[in-house]
Amino acid sequence: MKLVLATRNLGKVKELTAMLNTDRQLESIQILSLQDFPDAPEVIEDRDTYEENASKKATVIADYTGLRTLADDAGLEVDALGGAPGVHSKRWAGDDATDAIRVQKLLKALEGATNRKARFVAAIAIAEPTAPNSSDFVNRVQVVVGKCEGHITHAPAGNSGFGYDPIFVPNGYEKTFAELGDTIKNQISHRSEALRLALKLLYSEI
Ligand code: ITT
Repeated sequence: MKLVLATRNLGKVKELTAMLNTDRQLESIQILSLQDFPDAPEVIEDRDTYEENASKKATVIADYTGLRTLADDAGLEVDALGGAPGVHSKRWAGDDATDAIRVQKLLKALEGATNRKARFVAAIAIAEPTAPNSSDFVNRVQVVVGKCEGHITHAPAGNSGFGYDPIFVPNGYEKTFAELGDTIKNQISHRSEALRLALKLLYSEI
């Protein structure tokens, strides 16, 4: 069976591939990504929830490739900012912002804040391509959500991971995701929780 990862974020491709490859039941699954489909359409993340954005990415790419597709939509929710940047985490600091710019903007917004509680949220959707002549949209995509609670540091630390990882310390640890490294992040992250739930769905259908 083939499974397409519908993301252009190379950090996510790395994490999802590593987690899928440690799952022995998946030996028979060939993992593809959008690098294998360079002309795949750009999917605009214009929905109000992670679940809807993940479902949109998965269904558009499943129809384009004709293959079962997994998409992930994630964000960081900061309590002192009323849950921002949240579902808008990607464009919160502007369309062309880099990870470093996003991190600096968040630290600035939290200057002086004593409540630094935050959580990562990830929705993972798995979609089947539409059968010819079918109008069945609802039943061909399934979506699950994972969360990871923690807090925001006062300065970036660490080089691993991507995005907001250098300023996020998960509960139970004293280092950022970027310091803890991929192996630990992939055991406890929002994405790993969502992926475990998504794989249960996948296995129940294989
Ligand atoms: P897609 O191609 O999969 O859409 P993306 O980079 O647009 O990739 P998202 O919209 O899901 O990804 O995520 C928005 C931003 O949230 C992303 O650019 C990161 O800055 C941040 N983010 C998401 N997951 C993260 C993680 O595990 N660690 C750190 N930051 C993360």
